[in-house]
Amino acid sequence: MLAVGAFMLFAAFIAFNKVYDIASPSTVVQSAAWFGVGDDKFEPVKVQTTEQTLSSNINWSIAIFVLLVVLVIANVFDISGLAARLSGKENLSGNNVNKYIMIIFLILGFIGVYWEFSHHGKYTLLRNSSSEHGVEYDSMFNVTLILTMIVFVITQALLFWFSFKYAKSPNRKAVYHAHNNKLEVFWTLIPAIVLTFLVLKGHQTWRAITYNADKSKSQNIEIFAYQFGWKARYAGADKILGAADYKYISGANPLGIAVKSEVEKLKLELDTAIMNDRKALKDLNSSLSQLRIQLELYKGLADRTNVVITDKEIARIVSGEVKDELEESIRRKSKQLERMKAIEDNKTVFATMFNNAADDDVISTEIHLIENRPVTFIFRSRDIIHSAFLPYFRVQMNVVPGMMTQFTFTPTKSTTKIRSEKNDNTFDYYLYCNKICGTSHYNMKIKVIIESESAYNTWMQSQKTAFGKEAAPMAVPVSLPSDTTQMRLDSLPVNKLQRLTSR
Ligand SMILES: [Cu+2]
Repeated sequence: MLAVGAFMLFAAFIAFNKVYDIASPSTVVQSAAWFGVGDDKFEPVKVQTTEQTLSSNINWSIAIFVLLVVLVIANVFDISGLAARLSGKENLSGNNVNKYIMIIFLILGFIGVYWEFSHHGKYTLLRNSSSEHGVEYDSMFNVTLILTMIVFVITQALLFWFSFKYAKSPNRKAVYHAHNNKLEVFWTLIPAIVLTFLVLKGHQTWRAITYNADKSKSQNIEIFAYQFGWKARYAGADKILGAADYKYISGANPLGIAVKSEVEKLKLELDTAIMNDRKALKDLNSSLSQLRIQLELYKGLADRTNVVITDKEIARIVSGEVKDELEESIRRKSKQLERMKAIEDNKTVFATMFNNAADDDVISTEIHLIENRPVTFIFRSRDIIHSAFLPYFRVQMNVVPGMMTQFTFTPTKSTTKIRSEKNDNTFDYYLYCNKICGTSHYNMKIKVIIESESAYNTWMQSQKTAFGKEAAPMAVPVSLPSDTTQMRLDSLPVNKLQRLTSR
């Protein structure tokens, strides 16, 4: 029976491997060229490596080895059972076998834990963070790990040792303990105290990282997420990050920033598009008769392609599909215009939004930061929830459409420094998306460069403003009173406006 079971398991394993080719999944790389100006170079990651082929071979060897072991054990029990029936006495007790398996399991388990930490510990044990708060974060992580490790070693050792020591024996009678108050108190209190300590320490660290961060001294940079990429927006010479709103998003203005000329252009575009849609709607009948005349002409040709296409278009008009599409398009565009007008009509909001602050903003496909200078990332999403993840800086924050999230931190290790530390001249920091958001989620990242102030200024000067208004500024916006010179999150008109005008 056991042998049959093991064989079926093995067959299922083979079938699973055939159906889900784990080693070489096919990936669809979606182009993001429609968004921005095709500056996101998507390089598909190499999926299959020699290392993976090797590991898949090792997996096969393990599967076959386990199958053989199960078969051997099954046979041993079969033979011993038959011998016991013939001789009338038991010579191989399942209890005895099990208690030794417990000890073997304990030893192999601990060897496994040791191997895991010595081989992959560098990925899990945190040290050498590249940000100021990261040091505290790492120490908390390591304290938690050490505490849970002590508990893990003691409980696992006792569990398997007791199974061995107190295995069923004919010379001993089991004692039945229903309840023991002292024990209950002991094993409730100890974990409670340890967990309280960990939670309080965690809260304290979180407070130190988020509440106490001095935002007035930090530079505000907007990090904009979309399927599938990131854009960074820097304040221009005026050192003020201009307002933005999803209503102003267009092909030319992908972040929807409040630039008067762009908004006027968009209004004109929408008006023209609505006019064209209305005209197409009115001309639907004449289009239909024209298509029918064309169809007759195409029918005389040897090539059938045009006949098929025209036939389909006629069917779409006759069924009312085209009419519905046009009406929906008009409705959507009118709504957008209506919402834009609602902002215009509210004079105070309009004046706060269109104060020319956005005109000289710089939109970049790389994030450049100055070493040892605090920075506040203000996150905005165009479509769905993303998550900004900067592992080396111990930063992660959800990016949620319809609201702004933020994180203040101080990078302490330049790209040059970490390269020499890692002895890798090609290493780069990245901000990754850490929320599965679609087909190209795996490749949704933006390079982060930590550099000296002078290198930063050189880079900033080489940047063009979003709509080419002026040359880019020497922008080191720090140590400035926040209420007058920087975009303040809590007083941003955008959120209020969205509530006002979106229905
Ligand atoms: Cu994403």
